[in-house]
Order: sequence, then structure tokens, then C-alpha cells
Amino acid sequence: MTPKIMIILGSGTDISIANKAMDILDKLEIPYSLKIASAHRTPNLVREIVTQATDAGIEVFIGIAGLAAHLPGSIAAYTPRPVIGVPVDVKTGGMDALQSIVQMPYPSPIATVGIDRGDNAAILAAQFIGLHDEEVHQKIIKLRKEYAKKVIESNENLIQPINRPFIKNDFIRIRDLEINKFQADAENSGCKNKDAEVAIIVGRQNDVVTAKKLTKILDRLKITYDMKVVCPIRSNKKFHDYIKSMKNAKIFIGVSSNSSQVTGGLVGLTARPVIGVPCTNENGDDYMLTTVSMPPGVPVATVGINNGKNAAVLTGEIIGIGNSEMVDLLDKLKDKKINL
Ligand code: AIR
Repeated sequence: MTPKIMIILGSGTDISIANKAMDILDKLEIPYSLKIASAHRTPNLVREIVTQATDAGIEVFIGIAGLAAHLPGSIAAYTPRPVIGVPVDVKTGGMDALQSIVQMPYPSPIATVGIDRGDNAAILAAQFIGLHDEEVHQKIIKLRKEYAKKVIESNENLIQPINRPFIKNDFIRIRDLEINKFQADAENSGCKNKDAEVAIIVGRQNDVVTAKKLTKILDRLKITYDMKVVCPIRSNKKFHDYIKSMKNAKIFIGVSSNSSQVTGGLVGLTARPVIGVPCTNENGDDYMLTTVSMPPGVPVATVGINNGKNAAVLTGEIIGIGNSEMVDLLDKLKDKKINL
């Protein structure tokens, strides 16, 4: 049987990061393949492996590399399948690899996760596959509960026993909460199309420019979407209500120039893949780092700064797993760009 996920490492020295990914995939019981090929030292080997793997039916690629990490981008050149990139901290704290991976030109997105986050890459890959494989989706839900349970347990095991004269915790009674369940009023959420495939949440009005680049490409790919400008900090209830009402969406996209509140809020509320488009604000600051640098268990597939168009292509690639019409549409999009 052909595995669904292929992990490629830029070097044997990246193995500790691959181990984090394999630990998750073993736990989820999802078969994978693992190879080493360098985009710079062995470009032909990268092409050979990716072409064969795509033909054999691999659905998602994970590229793990450090330094000038062109491996995920090289993988994307040879496959219509989604590519997840993991920057490795070899020098400069991994910032060199992160920038090389996340800042891809249209129409070649890399779903970038945080530096050294092999675990989150594996979770994201499973989320992509889970869109058309209910069993895998259920495994993701179970895994998320385990991560949440650890938080509850650390309150009991680590905090409770602290005995200091001025610590007073017992006035908080935590009820038996169903983990991550939230109160919401889905009827009054302001969504226009609750059956859309994609839900787009824009953090504030200024970011609508970037969101429109995204919707323009989604239109061309014939992907249905619903979009709402809502900030989880300023209008927390509206944010919750909206996500709840879009519970049938396959993919959530957060577009934000304000910290990572939108994407971070989203991953807490859905087990579906979350794509993050970090935007620049009026001072020229961007929120790429706060979007991508998510803790284990809750990945955000981050694309380049202001690159709404690449978020749309990535959405198409994820939906295109097992949907050859979508792959054809993506091909046309790529041809058009080349022929401009
Ligand atoms: N690398 C390998 N070919 C191209 C790149 N960017 C990366 C590897 C590894 C780092 O360079 O992914 O993270 C150092 O590789 P090595 O083999 O010298 O230890």
C-alpha cells in the first residue's frame, strides 16, 4: 500500500525534527515514507523522489530543512499536492530557513509551520488528509483532546500542590468542562453562506485588501467561501458565533495584521486546517512570526506576508487531494501566470 504522506529531509542532520513528525504519525497510525534529498546538493534526486511519489499517490509532502531551505519550494515545483515546510534551527535561530520557506512567490505556496515543529507538520498533514477521510479527522479530534487534557492535568499536578502563604486559588471552581466546547449563538452569527467550503475571517477592515486577493483566486478555482471581518479580542462573542455557524467549512483562513489573535483563536475552535495570512500594518510591521510560531498541537499553515493569493492556491491544493478537476484548474492558473 502506498503511504499518503512523504517526509523529505534536506540532510541526515535534520533527523531529530523528522522524529517529532514520525512520533505523531505513528500515534495516529498513518503510514508515511521518509527520504533524504537536498535541494542544493542533489536537485535531481528531489525531482526524482517527488515525481515518483506523486505518481504513486502520495497526498501530502513535508519538507524539513535548515539554512537557505529551498527544499519545500523545490518539492512544490514538481507536484500539485500540498507541501508543508518545516524550518530547522541550524543558524540564526532558524530565521534563515523560515524566511526561505514561508516567502514563496505566487502560485507556489508552502504551508509553513514553526521552526523545528515537525510535530505540527504531521498534525497539519493529517488535517489535510482528514478532509476526505473521516477516520483520520476523528483521530485529530482525539489528539487535540489529549493536548487539552495536559493543560487541565498540569493545573492539578503542578499548580494545586504549590504551598505558599499568598497563593489563593480555591475561589476558582472549574466545572467539568467539555474541552474546547464553547457557547455560541450560531443563528445570529452574520454568516451569509453556512454551507461554503471555506470560512475567511479578517481581523479588521484594513486587511480586506489582502482578503480580496484571496477571494479573487478562490472564485477562479470555483471554491465557495464565506467572509467576515471580526476581531476575536474586540468582539469575542461575534467571533465565536461566526466560527460555530461555519462548522461545516472544510478550511478556515485567518487574514490579520494584528498579532496572531485571529489564527490563534481559530485553531482553538476547529479541528479543520487553519491557513494564516499575516498582513503588514500601517507602520510596516508584519505578523508572520506570531502567526507561524504556534505551540505543538495547534498548527497554522502560514503563507507569505500579504500573500492572499497563495492562501487561495494552498486551499485549492488541499481540496485537490482526490479531486482531479481542482488539480486541472490549478494547472490552468499556473499556466496563466507563466504566460503573462
Ligand atoms: N540543506 C541541505 N541542502 C540544502 C540545505 N539548505 C540544509 C539541511 C540542514 C543544513 O542544510 O536541511 O538543515 C545543514 O546540512 P548538513 O548536511 O551540512 O548538516
